[in-house]
Amino acid sequence: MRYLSLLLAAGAGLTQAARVVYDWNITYVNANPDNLFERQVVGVNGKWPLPPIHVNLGDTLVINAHNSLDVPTALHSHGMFQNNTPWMDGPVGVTQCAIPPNYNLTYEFNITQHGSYWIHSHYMGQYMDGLRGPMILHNPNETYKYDEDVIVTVSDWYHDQSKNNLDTFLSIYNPTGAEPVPQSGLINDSANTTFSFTPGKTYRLRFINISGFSTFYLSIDGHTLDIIEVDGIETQRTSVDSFYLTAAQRISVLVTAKNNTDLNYYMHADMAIDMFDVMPDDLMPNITAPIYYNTNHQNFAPSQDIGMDSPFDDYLLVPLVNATVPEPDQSLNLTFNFDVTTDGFNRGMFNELPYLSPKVPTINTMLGMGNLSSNVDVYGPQSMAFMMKHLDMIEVAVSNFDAGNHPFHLHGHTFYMVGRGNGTWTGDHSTTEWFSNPMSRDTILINSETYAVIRFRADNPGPWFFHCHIDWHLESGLAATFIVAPEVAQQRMTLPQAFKDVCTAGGNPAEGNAAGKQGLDLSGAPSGITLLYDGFTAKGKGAMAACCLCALIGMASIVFYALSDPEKKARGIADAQRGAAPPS
Ligand SMILES: *[C@@H]1O[C@H](CO)[C@@H](O)[C@H](O)[C@H]1NC(C)=O
Ligand SMILES: *[C@@H]1O[C@H](CO)[C@@H](O)[C@H](O)[C@H]1NC(C)=O
Ligand SMILES: *[C@@H]1O[C@H](CO)[C@@H](O)[C@H](O)[C@H]1NC(C)=O
Ligand SMILES: *[C@@H]1O[C@H](CO)[C@@H](O)[C@H](O)[C@H]1NC(C)=O
Ligand SMILES: *[C@@H]1O[C@H](CO)[C@@H](O)[C@H](O)[C@H]1NC(C)=O
Ligand SMILES: *[C@@H]1O[C@H](CO)[C@@H](O)[C@H](O)[C@H]1NC(C)=O
Ligand SMILES: *[C@@H]1O[C@H](CO)[C@@H](O)[C@H](O)[C@H]1NC(C)=O
Ligand SMILES: *[C@@H]1O[C@H](CO)[C@@H](O)[C@H](O)[C@H]1NC(C)=O
Ligand SMILES: *[C@@H]1O[C@H](CO)[C@@H](O)[C@H](O)[C@H]1NC(C)=O
Ligand SMILES: *[C@@H]1O[C@H](CO)[C@@H](O)[C@H](O)[C@H]1NC(C)=O
Ligand SMILES: *[C@@H]1O[C@H](CO)[C@@H](O)[C@H](O)[C@H]1NC(C)=O
Ligand SMILES: *[C@@H]1O[C@H](CO)[C@@H](O)[C@H](O)[C@H]1NC(C)=O
Ligand SMILES: [Cu+2]
Repeated sequence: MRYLSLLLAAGAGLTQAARVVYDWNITYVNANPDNLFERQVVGVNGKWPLPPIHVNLGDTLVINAHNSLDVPTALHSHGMFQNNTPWMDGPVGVTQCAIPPNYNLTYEFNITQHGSYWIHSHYMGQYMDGLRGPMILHNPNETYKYDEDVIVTVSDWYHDQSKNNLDTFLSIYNPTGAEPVPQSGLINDSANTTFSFTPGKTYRLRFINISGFSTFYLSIDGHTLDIIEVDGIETQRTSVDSFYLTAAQRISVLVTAKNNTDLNYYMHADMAIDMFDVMPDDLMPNITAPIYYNTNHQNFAPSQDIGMDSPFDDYLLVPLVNATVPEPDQSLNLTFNFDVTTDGFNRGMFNELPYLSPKVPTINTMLGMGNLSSNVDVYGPQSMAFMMKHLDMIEVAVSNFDAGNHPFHLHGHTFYMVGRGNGTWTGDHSTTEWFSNPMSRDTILINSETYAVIRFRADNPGPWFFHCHIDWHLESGLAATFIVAPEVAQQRMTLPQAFKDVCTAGGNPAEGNAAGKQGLDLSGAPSGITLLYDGFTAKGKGAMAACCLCALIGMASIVFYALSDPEKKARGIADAQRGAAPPS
């Protein structure tokens, strides 16, 4: 339900800021979007797909969330800066406690951006159960002109509940960290989506990737796509034939319809199957949706789909407003990899230590511990907390030691994509490819065995999550927390009582350090899940751990596969034999 209370600007009679209110009763619903399997999904007000959120730049958005599930939840408005309202950001453990069943929490914040965004659960793997949908921030004065505004979400779809998938993924029986592979791909949350184009019209298609795992390559036969927006950042109009979107990325394109209705055309969304450790026989990785000029005939233009051969490169896009990026005041070196840890699970981690959620949300600690909030230790031994000084230009170099590609999202900011290179970031600028007028966005793909150098201004006091947006990898530990200017946050803000109450209601401590204690006593804070072996190289360790575990649990693993899915028995064995195959 959506209602508006319009505030009329005094005298002028112009509609200025509105308060846009959505009442969201988060409920279970049954759905069968791929026509293959009906399952329980998480919807809103008894409906799924979720109603899209529409709001204008300058408005105040209010979401009254009521949790009617039997498990906790939390809502993250992806890409919002949340300047001065960091507790409205949504990730459980960072900016709030989870909303327990039968409990309400209101998210309210000012809309200071425009473009294509989305809202999703930030509790466990819940968004892959359906609690995710488009959030469009309209600019009343759009830069580019078009006739129609069309949302196109693309996503992967699992038949099993995320909880079960997560239990299979984070398990001693999965030492190689093979991710659950989706059963389907969906365009606009359905296998039946069709579009219609009217000759001569110009469409803005807002592609929003609400996937948990897969990257998609998108194209429309016979049509040029003019990119105008990337993650809410406007670009110079750039024509491409195809582009990719990783989980959480968005791209708007302008498409001018043909002059005649002789042919209809397919939109293609091809999954990047190189991410999957196992390619199920029944997965259709290339999905299409027809674009009808004329529904009275079925004459389709021939396919021009080149899928993963797309030459698209988002670093080469040019921002609409030129960017001059200063040299950094502070630098951070992050590397990431996957490895077996002391709990026997294969986990993702930055700098060889997996993220473990603190007992008290980082924001509660930040705003509640006075001068101690400037001591990075209070956030916990495995919150992967990094302190950042107010208004510094921060440079983060992220090196991917893994054989897979991973999309990283920074909360509360967009960042400039200033550089990239092959191998590991050593600080040697001469071997790095630099961009003098770089694009910025909020989610970046970092390819296997390469690094990305990003920069952002630490102008938004609060704790901001930086993590892989492949939900499986986030849950396994591939995350860090950027602690921006705690002393400034304390001067400017007070944590609303509701964000303490939601902790108490769920039986969690609402204040103190990462252990829920005062001072620097961190005993009991989540910790101790670390790398299994020392003294080997990172790769050697992974191989070693995986081999040992495979030998020990090989039989159990095969039996497990056989029990969970007889058809996958053979592949289970093959996987076990592959031993140290890297994840994704
Ligand atoms: C929320 O939805 C559930 C399930 O449909 C329903 O039982 C409940 O009454 C609703 N609650 C509110 C407050 O609307
Ligand atoms: C909780 O939310 C539901 C649904 O929006 C509403 O009917 C109910 O009054 C709210 N309860 C409280 C205590 O605010
Ligand atoms: C949101 O905007 C309103 C109206 O401009 C202002 O009064 C309020 O302080 C703003 N809230 C925040 C959290 O910035
Ligand atoms: C709309 O935006 C253009 C530039 O993008 C600007 O020149 C113009 O003043 C804006 N109009 C209004 C009403 O804000
Ligand atoms: C999609 O179309 C099929 C038949 O082609 C139909 O059985 C199914 O109910 C439709 N699904 C939805 C979600 O409309
Ligand atoms: C896709 O879904 C969005 C809502 O999420 C809706 O606004 C749009 O009209 C849908 N498009 C098509 C072609 O079904
Ligand atoms: C969405 O992102 C996932 C994960 O990066 C990716 O595998 C998938 O191909 C993307 N889908 C689209 C349509 O861009
Ligand atoms: C439409 O037709 C006109 C005249 O033939 C031509 O100039 C124009 O390029 C055509 N537009 C498109 C999108 O094909
Ligand atoms: C998906 O499309 C790509 C590009 O056309 C093609 O190379 C690939 O073989 C297709 N995959 C399947 C399973 O059809
Ligand atoms: C923006 O940068 C481009 C080169 O990247 C240059 O051609 C253009 O003149 C610049 N525009 C402005 C407004 O500075
Ligand atoms: C990284 O390797 C690729 C492929 O070999 C090459 O095209 C690219 O130029 C290299 N990048 C840098 C910065 O050396
Ligand atoms: C970043 O860390 C990696 C791994 O420890 C190291 O190889 C590299 O030299 C470091 N780079 C800088 C610039 O410190
Ligand atoms: Cu990842």
